[in-house]
Amino acid sequence: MSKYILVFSLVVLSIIAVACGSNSNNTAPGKTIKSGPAGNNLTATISNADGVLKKGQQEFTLTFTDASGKPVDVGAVGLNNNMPAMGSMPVMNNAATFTTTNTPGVYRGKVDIEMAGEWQSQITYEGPAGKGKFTLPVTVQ
Ligand SMILES: [Cu+2]
Repeated sequence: MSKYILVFSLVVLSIIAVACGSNSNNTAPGKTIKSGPAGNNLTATISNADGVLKKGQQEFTLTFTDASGKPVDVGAVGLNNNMPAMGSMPVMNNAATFTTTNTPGVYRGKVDIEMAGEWQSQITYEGPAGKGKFTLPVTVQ
C-alpha cells in the first residue's frame, strides 16, 4: 500500500516539476539577449531569434513578465539605446519603435543600431502595471 502512495507521489512531483520548468522564463519568444528587473515586481526580457543584437536594422521582442513568468500588459513602452561619448566619439542614441502583439505584455521592437559595442537600453513604460524606468546593459555585435 505505502509503495503505491510513494510511486503516486513521485509521479505527481515530477509533473509539477515539468509544469514549473516549462513556465519559468520561457515566455519571451526566441532566445534571451538580456533580462532584468523592471520595477513593480516585473521582469523585462529582450529577445530575438539569434539571442544577439547586431549592428544595423533589426527586430526584437521586449517581454514583461510577473514573478510566475506570465506576460503582463504594461501599456506604452519606450526603449532608447544609449552609448556615452568616448574620446572623439559623441554620445549615441538609437531609439526603438514598438508595436503590440496578440499577447499583452509582449512587444515587437524595431531598431537601427549604428555601431557594435556596449550599449545601455533605457526602457520606460506607463500603463495598467504602473510607471517604470530602468536600464539593461546590452552587447551589440
Ligand atoms: Cu558609440
